Amino acid sequence: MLVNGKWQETWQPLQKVDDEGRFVRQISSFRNWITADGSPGPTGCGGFKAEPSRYRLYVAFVCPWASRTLMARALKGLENFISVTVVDPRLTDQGWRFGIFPGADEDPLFNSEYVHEIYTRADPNYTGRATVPVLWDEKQNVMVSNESADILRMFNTAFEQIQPSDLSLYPDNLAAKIDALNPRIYDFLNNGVYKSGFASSQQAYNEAVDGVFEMLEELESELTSDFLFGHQLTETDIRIFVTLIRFDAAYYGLFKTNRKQVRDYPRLSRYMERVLNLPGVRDTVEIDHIIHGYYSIEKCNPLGAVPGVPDHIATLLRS
Ligand SMILES: N[C@@H](CCC(=O)N[C@@H](CS)C(=O)NCC(=O)O)C(=O)O
Repeated sequence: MLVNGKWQETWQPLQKVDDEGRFVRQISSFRNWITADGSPGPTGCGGFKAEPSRYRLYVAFVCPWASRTLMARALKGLENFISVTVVDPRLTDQGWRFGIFPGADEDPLFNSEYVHEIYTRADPNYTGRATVPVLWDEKQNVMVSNESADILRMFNTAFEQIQPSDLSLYPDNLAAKIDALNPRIYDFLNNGVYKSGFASSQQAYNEAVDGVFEMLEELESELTSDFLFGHQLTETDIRIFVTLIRFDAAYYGLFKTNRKQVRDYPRLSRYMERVLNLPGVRDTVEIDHIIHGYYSIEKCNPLGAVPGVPDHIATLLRS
């Protein structure tokens, strides 16, 4: 991580744990919003008007938080408005790196070697982890946001006038339900699998795995329609999908969430396939990046061998 703009040699890939050995994810610190007219959003400052060819997402395909912004970009038809740069899926001892792995890009703006250089460009005294996704404003050369939850919301509305869409990922009539469920999906599922994989005590591991499967069982019983809240896809479905699609190929083995696989849940399996088949979504799933990225976490896989793609996931992605 960076402290006052300097990369720390003692960087810990496993990130922070609390006194009981529970993994704690860092809070994001760039919280500006792109809006239709450039007025300020709910946090941060204004000046980020929705315009073509102005913004860029830095993402890792391995990262579910980055992938959810890619899904929103695809589902809202923003491919021509938001450029994308993909980093190498394998975290190095200097964090995310550009280039090298097949399908990873060089940094087209600054020719940086590492993502932390983008952070110090945005704030020379930045203290914190250099996480993806990063939403960058190429016009002002500043970071708009490094919070994927905000990026989903701004992609949902900010470009509506220049790129109208029939889909609302956060419709008014479902907003309260979405807001109520999001923290539980995050805590038990999205971050729950990481808490399982990064637990440094038996108790922390047991708690995390219980949470993961409680949530999966609950979703399995509630998924009686096409999507969680009915026939319309919302941001909650995006949040669920990014974890489901990584589950059997990565979390089940590496993070020890091994009571069941997604394929053992009939409704969740069909649901995952349904979301995968929505226009543009398949392009946001790069299974080699996912598997190589997760299995490059040295503390979880010290001998370094990387497994292949499970047959049923390979078949699903080919179909
Ligand atoms: N709050 C962030 C979290 C993103 C996040 O934790 N990204 C991870 C990858 S999945 C990361 O970049 N980790 C690198 C690090 O912590 O050094 C968001 O949702 O956008």
